[in-house]
Amino acid sequence: MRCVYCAAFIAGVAAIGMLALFDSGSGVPAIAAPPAPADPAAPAEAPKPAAGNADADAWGTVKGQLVYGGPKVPEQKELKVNKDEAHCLAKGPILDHEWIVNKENKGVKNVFVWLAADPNGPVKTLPIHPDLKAVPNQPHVVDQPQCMFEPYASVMREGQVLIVKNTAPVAHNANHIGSALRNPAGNPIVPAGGQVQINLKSDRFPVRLSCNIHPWMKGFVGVYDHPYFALTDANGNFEIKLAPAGNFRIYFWHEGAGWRLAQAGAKGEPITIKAKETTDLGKLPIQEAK
Ligand SMILES: [Cu+2]
Repeated sequence: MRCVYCAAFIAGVAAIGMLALFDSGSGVPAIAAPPAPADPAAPAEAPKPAAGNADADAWGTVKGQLVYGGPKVPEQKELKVNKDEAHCLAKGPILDHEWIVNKENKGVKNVFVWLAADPNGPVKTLPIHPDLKAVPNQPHVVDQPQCMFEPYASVMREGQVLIVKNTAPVAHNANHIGSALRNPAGNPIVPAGGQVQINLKSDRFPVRLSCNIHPWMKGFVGVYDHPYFALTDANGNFEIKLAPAGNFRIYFWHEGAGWRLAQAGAKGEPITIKAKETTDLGKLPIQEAK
């Protein structure tokens, strides 16, 4: 039997093969593309595409500032410390880290930010820039120096090892729990001066850390199976570089707020990332979950 579909299929494969030689954005053969003109407005530290990256037009930067949107900026209160006080309080009271809001600019620290593919869009997985494909070799380290996890909140890539160490003279736990299927609970003891190694998988919510010996201790580790994540700094700012241009989703999650925009933010907020530019989302209000 004559196979008309086979002929069409072979022609299609050949066409796709030809397309692969071209830059997807411009249709210009990648090997013949002239170098992009320098953008005088671009900051000096803007990442340069890797040499030989045929798809240099397809990446951009995303930035923004999470600002407190409630009526009254919360203050960090002192936590009740009733164990190992001589060590735990030696450098002063321990403060609640749930809401750390900059009084000057209302910037909210420790908002987890990450990109994801749009489930309704044509691209089902996030394209990853060649320079960011490799998982960093170094472990991700969280310490417990003064009866708090330090850093309190942090982010890492799946494939990195989490080391929870204890540079204090008292014992702690590294109690950790994520979703049941991805990061089931574990609770190793971390003796004074010791450390434990924990393998975490990417998870929808940050993995929670706690210490059963000191019940006020808690912390968060966000784990991602791609490189496009960030944590807001003391001014509420975040920046994600070399992100794929196009229509994607951006998630904002905070311990005290849950999703920014509540349920409307639970599936991510739509974002169009511009190629070779910085997509600045500006000020993004966030406040306590209602
Ligand atoms: Cu402890």
